[in-house]
Amino acid sequence: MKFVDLVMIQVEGGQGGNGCTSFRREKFVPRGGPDGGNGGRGGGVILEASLSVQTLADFEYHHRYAAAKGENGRGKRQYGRSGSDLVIPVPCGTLVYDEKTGDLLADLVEPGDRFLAARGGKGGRGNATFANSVRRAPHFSEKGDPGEKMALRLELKLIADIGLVGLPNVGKSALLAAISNAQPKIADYPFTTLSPNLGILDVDDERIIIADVPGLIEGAHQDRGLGITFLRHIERTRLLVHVLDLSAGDLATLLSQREIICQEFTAYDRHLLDRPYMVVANKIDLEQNPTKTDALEKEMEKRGIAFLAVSALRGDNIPGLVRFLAEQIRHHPRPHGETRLVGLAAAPVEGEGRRRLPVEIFRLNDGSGFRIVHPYLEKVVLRFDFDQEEALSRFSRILRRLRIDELLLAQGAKEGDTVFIGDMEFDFEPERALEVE
Ligand SMILES: Nc1nc2c(ncn2[C@@H]2O[C@H](COP(=O)(O)OP(=O)(O)OP(=O)(O)O)[C@@H](O)[C@H]2O)c(=O)[nH]1
Ligand SMILES: [Mg+2]
Repeated sequence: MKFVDLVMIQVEGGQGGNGCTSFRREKFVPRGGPDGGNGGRGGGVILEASLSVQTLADFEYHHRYAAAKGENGRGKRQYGRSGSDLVIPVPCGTLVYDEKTGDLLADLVEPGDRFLAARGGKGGRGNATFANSVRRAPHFSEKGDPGEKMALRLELKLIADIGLVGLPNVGKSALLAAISNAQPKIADYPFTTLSPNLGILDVDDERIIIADVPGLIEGAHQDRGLGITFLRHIERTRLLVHVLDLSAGDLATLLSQREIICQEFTAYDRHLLDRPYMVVANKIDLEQNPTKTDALEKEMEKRGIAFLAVSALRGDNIPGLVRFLAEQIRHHPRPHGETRLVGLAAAPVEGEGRRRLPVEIFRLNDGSGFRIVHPYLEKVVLRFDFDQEEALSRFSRILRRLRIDELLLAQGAKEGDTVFIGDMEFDFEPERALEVE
């Protein structure tokens, strides 16, 4: 099994449907009231942990995901239907990061865990909504809000039950091949394994997933060797097997090799030291001197560490190791990640304007005009359909409420200057804005 474990994707919620401007038409009723319905909300993009996908490989070829638009409102107060959500299955164990800020947004562990990655835009209101006792025939309606856009980094934490760790060339991959269905590359040089291998071990009714990670060396946590990055793959294992190479040296050497790995764990994540743990001494077939193996076993016993000497190549003690692992797995449930968030921190979408954010006005350096920066205004400007006469006057009212004209004049703006709000461009017409009722 090969694992693609890091991908970038773009997600976009559906645009909200436009509100409708319409008036009732009935026989013998000369001037019907406004009856334009609201647009529907755009669909959201949802990531859902699922057992139907094992890797992030599909995302390598498909980066962009957009949910459906909301339907436009119609006459007779008919509301537009909401756009349907786009649910994207991801493997269990997927971490979702904001690509821009690097923040962890969600940790999808169990099947069915969901994360709303991009909200759909709100539907625009139809003209029926704007009618009141004073304004009986509003000739305007809003456009739908655009959907939220996010750039995400997905990272798959391999959820292996057992992790094989150790220095390079000790025979981790050979051991994985001996106890599981995996056929990893095995060779007589360090750093043969460049990315984690996974194997499946079926014992009775239990399916145990075993990960063989690239060899660690001293200073791995400072990115020496292949670096510590692969350790994230074993963070959630239920059991760690530390593999030692009996042919690597005397007892003291072997014990110091065990120390090195423990130190690297501590530096990476102290919690790894509390993980159920055993030591497997490999390459017993090369060992001429059984007293060394015995001494190592005693040493481990003294420290209360489970120990087994095996030969991955010849098969010595492999059945015993498999039995032991299967039994241990039954006793040790999977540790859960500490961070588990579902849903973005809800940004206040409604009523943002009520917080009276300060308006900022910038004179553009190239002399082409002015830019108004104000979150509410930038959002609300997208709702207006400026082909509608009344939309313009309504928008002018908002500008007036925020005293935009005065602020622009104070900055030296003159009639006819270009004013930018978000992506929209207007001519500055102070008189006219003030003229409107
Ligand atoms: N004699 C003997 N050789 C073994 C045994 N297990 C592994 N080897 C040999 O040791 C060498 C390294 O084996 P690998 O399984 O590639 O070692 P590794 O720990 O995965 O190494 P990296 O991926 O580089 O970290 C290979 O030449 C294997 O054939 C064993 O039980 N007996
Ligand atoms: Mg290997």
